[in-house]
Amino acid sequence: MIIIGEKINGSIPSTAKAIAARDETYIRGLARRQAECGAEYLDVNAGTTPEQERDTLRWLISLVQDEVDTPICIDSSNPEVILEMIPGVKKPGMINSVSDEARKCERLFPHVAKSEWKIIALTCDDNGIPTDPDVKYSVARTIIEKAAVHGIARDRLFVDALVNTIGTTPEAQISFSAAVREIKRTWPEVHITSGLSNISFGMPFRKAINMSFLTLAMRAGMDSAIMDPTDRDMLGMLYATQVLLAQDEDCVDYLMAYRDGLFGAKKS
Ligand code: THG
Repeated sequence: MIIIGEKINGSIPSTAKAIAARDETYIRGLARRQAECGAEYLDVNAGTTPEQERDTLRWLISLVQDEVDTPICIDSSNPEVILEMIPGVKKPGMINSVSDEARKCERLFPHVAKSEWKIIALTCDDNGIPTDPDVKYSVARTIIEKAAVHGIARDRLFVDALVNTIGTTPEAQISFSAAVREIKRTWPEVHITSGLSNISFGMPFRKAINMSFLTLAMRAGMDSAIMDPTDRDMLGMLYATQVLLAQDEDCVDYLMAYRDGLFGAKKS
């Protein structure tokens, strides 16, 4: 599993407070802890007003790459902001995200085609977020084909099949997994990612639902997640699921993560 650490996000109240106070120590701590817990990319989302987004992102990115070598996942719905951030990032990371709306692919793909940047592709278009797996699949196809036109290798794409909320879409997990299976069957090289918490919006004890979602989505072929890698219960579940899906030869990753204290009882 390719873990994208979610915690440097201005829509999280504690992170927003640190951003407002320009608290370097706090942000550096989030970067370091997530990297130590195995995040392969660190999502950076300003979560502020559009006017402040550029300044905030620049500040966050410079801090994160000064603290750790983990590549950055630039999280903005505005392709212009993403393009402005790229020159200030030391090494290629991820763009989060494109979709088939508002000519985002057309704007971003020419600039990253000849680079090593990975691209998160949301399965939505100008008609909104689909719940039907066939529609998720066909939006994924459109974006994958647009990427191919620019010579972007399929393994640079991370399709986010946009999980719906069980509160409003009872079959949210079923639809998500159906779309993931079909996408993986058609384009095995394409990665699949997703946030883990959208599924449980409005429910009590969200973590139980989020963990169960992670397990079922991994079974369907999801091989990446935007998540909190410092969440020990979630991480234990992730490593256990890899073992049970025979994705962890000789349980090496599970045993090493346990030995490193990433999950299980805290050693004093
Ligand atoms: N897809 C893509 N990008 C995304 C999302 C997605 N970016 C933003 C978001 N969704 C993923 N990031 C977060 C960040 C924080 C939280 C949820 C999603 C969050 N955090 C709480 C906190 O840290 O206090 C709770 C954490 C917890 O209990 O585990 O809610 O879907 N492409």
